[in-house]
Amino acid sequence: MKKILLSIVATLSFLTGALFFTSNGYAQTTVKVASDIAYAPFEYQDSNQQWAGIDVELMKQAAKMNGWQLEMTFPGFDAAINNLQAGKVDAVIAGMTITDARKQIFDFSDPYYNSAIVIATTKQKKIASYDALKGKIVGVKNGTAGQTWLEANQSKYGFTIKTYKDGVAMTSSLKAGNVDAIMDEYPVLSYAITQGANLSINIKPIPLGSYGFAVMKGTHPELIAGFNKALATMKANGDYQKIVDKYTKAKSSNSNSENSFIGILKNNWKQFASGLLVTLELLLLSFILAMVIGTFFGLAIVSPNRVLRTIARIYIDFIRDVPLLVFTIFLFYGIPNLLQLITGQQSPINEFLAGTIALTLNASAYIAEIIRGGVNAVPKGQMEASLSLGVSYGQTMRKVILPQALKVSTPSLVNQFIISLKDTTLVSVIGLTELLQTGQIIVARTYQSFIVYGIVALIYIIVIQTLTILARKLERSLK
Ligand code: ASN
Repeated sequence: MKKILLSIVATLSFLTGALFFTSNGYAQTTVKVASDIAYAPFEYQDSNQQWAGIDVELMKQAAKMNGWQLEMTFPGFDAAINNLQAGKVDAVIAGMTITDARKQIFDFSDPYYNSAIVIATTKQKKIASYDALKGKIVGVKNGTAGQTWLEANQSKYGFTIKTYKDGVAMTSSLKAGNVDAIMDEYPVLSYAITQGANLSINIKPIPLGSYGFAVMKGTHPELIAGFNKALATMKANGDYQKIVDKYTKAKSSNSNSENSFIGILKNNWKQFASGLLVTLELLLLSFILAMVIGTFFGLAIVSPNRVLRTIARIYIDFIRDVPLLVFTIFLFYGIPNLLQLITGQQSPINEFLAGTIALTLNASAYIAEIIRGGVNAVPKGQMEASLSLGVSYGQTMRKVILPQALKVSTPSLVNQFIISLKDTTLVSVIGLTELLQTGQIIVARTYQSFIVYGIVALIYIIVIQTLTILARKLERSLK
């Protein structure tokens, strides 16, 4: 028991240490910038798995000119804004429209690209006026200027709004017929059309403003000044125009080789492999920690000590009451926000750490229940006999009961391991590039949702089937 307690304390202090390290552990000159995930021609992953686009190149050039060490992340527009507000990044560049409402919250650079929002449909379902949207469902990305416009004009035109977390989810939904139309920025939709997406624009765009590089209001004036200076230089020396032309005049980059199962697999196997690696790392680390914590609470709940039993019950019930997805989002966005309120300092927590903590705590509650069941399955007489021989409770538990309980619990533990593996997909919401998020990034470039998600599912099937076969073998050998 003492050892288990010690390892829990060690684990928790490691996690807390890591949390504080990630909050303060970067050098001054590093500039963290978040961006959208699927927003070509401004940001997207090209077929060499490199992040490319107008925003990416402008940002890289600006960083170079200012001597900043640039760290760019691409979690999606809504998540990028959340990350900025939670202090996880210093700035956002994501084709972000400068609006009056946003100016209350953010400081913007000089405008760098003129844009307008517009409605698109598939080629089969043309919509030629805003009045024709009556009774229709319009998809839009959460947190965007387009969403604000739709909400303000919903009652006027009589459509329903459906929101999505990124452009991939939105266009896939249009393709599948779940929405009749989508709203996004004109340059983005027209670029997608040149890349062969089944989209059609038959309506006049609405200008809302230009794009700007943004920081939280009152923070980082040096970044805004540095960006503005670099932008002015790039406009003067022609670099700006070169970057814009490179992306807006580009021919289809979606090579034919990426239209088939084999082609997608051949071009992206490295990316799938590294996504799978992150998934497995997350799974193994969180499951080992969950076994330690779960065993502790499982033993606590069968212990003769009432206080221990009550604490364990509260812990298990509390963890099981909160959905894992909510828990993950709460940890990643909620806790740093709370720390910021208390300490007045930005205290971001890294995605992998947040994902690991969420998965660990979640699995630990179920493991505790499994261990409890295992201990209860061992005949009571064994404990009584051992105690009457003068062996202590702790020793009996460790040497006699627990080994048998673990044996009885093995099938359920294996089952929990597989559930935990599948649960890792949930942490893709915070932008952790595990296997599912990897698939989403590839779909963002190729628009091949059927093939890419098919491959992702296939990888899970292979991994889980392998585990199941191994588990059956293990069970048989235990018998
Ligand atoms: N143009 C969007 C906005 O300003 C941002 C985006 O979708 N990346 O709200």
